[in-house]
Amino acid sequence: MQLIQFPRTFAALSRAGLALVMLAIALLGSVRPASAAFVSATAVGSGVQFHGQNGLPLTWNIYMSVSPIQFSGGKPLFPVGASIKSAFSSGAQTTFDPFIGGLFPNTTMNYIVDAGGTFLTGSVKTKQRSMTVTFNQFTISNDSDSSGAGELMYHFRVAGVYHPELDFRKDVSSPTTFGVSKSVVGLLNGLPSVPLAVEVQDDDCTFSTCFRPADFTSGSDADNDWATAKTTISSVADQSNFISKTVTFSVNGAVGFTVSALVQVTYF
Ligand SMILES: [Ca+2]
Ligand SMILES: [Ca+2]
Ligand SMILES: [Ca+2]
Repeated sequence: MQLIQFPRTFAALSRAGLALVMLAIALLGSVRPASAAFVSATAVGSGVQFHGQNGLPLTWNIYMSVSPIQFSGGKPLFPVGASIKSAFSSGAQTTFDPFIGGLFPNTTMNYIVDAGGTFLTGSVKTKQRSMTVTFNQFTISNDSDSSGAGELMYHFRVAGVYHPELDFRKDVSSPTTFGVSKSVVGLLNGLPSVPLAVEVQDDDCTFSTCFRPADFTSGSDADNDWATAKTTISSVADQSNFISKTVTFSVNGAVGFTVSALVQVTYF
């Protein structure tokens, strides 16, 4: 009888042991999400799309920098003085999906995610950027000549570079709106925000033609009136890989005008 009973007791003990192990696994399972926050970082457009997820609500703080990550007492941080972009959740939440845009293209960014006190680190390289800028419309509001049309010359600077091949002459009496098509094609990478400048100058020489060299300033003298309109193409909101937008900017100086440009951007 004992020979039969013993295996029965052993089987009961085994079942009890198995139940304990399963309970332990179940407990582990319920605890695990709190300490296993998941974070992904994907380059898109002008920045990085983060996706944070956790079984229980957490507060999320995300920091990005080109600076290297340092460690202080096991805690990751960026060096003092580092240029840091950041995103913070407004409270405790199970997911956090910020887009941090307006970053330098083609640049490796390091990130630190503080997920409720658990730190995750990594790096992601931003997309390359190709940009085409097409100046497409002028409105001359002040041709600077009280009688007749201004003798107007137009100059263009994109990303800090003067493009003399786009210069053109068109004499108009204000107010006049006209279309043009002057493009700078396939600008690769560069600054997150791209500056534009357009100068329009009027020739006031009586017996000759005398335009100034383009210098993208504004002013007036005996021979010329001139003015420069400036703007900056921001990439902060470029959250997809194909962007098309129009920028319009003005100046009201010795010459007054408004110019528009179509900006087409591909991130790849
Ligand atoms: Ca004039
Ligand atoms: Ca006039
Ligand atoms: Ca003139």
